[in-house]
Amino acid sequence: MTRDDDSPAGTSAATRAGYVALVGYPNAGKSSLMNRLVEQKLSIVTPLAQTTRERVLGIDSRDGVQMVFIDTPGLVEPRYLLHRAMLYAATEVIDDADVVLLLVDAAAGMPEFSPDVLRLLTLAKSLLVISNKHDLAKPAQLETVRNWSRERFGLEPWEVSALAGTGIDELRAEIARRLPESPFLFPEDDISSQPVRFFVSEFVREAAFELFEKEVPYSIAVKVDEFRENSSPLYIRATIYVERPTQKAIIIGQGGAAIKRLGQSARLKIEEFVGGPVYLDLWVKVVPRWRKDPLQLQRFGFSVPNPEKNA
Ligand SMILES: Nc1nc2c(ncn2[C@@H]2O[C@H](COP(=O)(O)OP(=O)(O)OP(=O)(O)O)[C@@H](O)[C@H]2O)c(=O)[nH]1
Ligand SMILES: [Mg+2]
Repeated sequence: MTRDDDSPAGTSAATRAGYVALVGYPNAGKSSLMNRLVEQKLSIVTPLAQTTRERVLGIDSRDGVQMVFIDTPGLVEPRYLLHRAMLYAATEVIDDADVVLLLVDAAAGMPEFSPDVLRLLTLAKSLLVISNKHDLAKPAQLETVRNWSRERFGLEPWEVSALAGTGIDELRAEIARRLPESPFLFPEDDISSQPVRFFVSEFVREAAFELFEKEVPYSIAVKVDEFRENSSPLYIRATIYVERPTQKAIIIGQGGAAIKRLGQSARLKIEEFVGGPVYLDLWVKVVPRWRKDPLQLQRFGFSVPNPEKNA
C-alpha cells in the first residue's frame, strides 16, 4: 500500500531505517500515537480497552529516515486464548524492534507488568518511556509517571499528547536519532505492508465498537471474503463472525436496522481510507466460542502460541 502524496524522502547514502514498536497497557493511546506519527488514520481507536488485537504496521518515510512503526495489542493478563494470541503479538515485537516506545496513560494508574514482560522491556535495544495523555493528566500524575519511569527503567519519560498532537515532532526526532544507518526497508511511498483488506476489516470492527455495547464488539471478528479491485464503486463483501445467536440478532437489529447503520458507518471509514466510493456487503455468521478455539483463531489470522495447551 502506498501514500498518495509524493513527498521527497532521501534514499541516499546516509539514510536511517528501523522498526519502532509501540507497547503498553490497553487504552494507553498506542494506536492514537502511531496514527499521529505516520500522520494517517491507520490503526483503529476507541475509548474501550483491548481495541487493537493484531500488530498494525505503519510506515513513515521523510528526510532520509524510514520509521516502521508496529502498533500492538495491549499487554493484557490473558483470560482466554485470543488474549494469549494478543499478548504474544505484543511481546514478540519487543525483542526485534530497534526502538521500543513504552506508552503509559499518565491520567490512569501506573501499569504493573509481569516479570517476563519487564525483563523483555529492560532487554530492548533502545527503550523510550512515553507519558501520554499529557493534556488530561494532573501535574501530580505526571510526576508519578516520572518517578515510576526513573525507578523502573532509569529513564526520563517523554511527555506527549497523541490526541492534541503535542510533543510529537520532538519524539519523532528522538526516534530518528536512535535508528541505525540503513537503506530503507520498504519502498518510500508505502504506508503499510498489510493489505487494504486488513484495514477494511479493522474499520468494520471500529464501527462495531462505536455502535454496540458490552461484550458485543469484543465478540466480533471480521473477514473480507471478496474484494473486487477493479470495480467502481469498489465492491467489498465481508463476514462478521460472532459467538452467539443473540449477538447476531443484536448486530442485525429490528428489520436489519442495526446492520444498515453499521454498514454505513464502516463504509464511510473505508471510503476515506481508499479515497473513493465503496459498496460494502456485510454478512453475519455465528461461530460458537471462536475466541477460545485455536483453529478458528488461526483461520482469522491470529498466531496462536502452543494451541494444544490452551484449547
Ligand atoms: N485525552 C487524551 N486522550 C487520548 C490520548 N491518546 C489517546 N487518547 C484516547 O484514549 C483512548 C484509547 O486510545 P487508543 O489509541 O485506542 O489506545 P490503545 O493503547 O491503542 O488501546 P488498545 O488498542 O485497546 O490497547 C481513545 O479514546 C483515545 O482518543 C491523549 O493524548 N489524550
Ligand atoms: Mg490500539
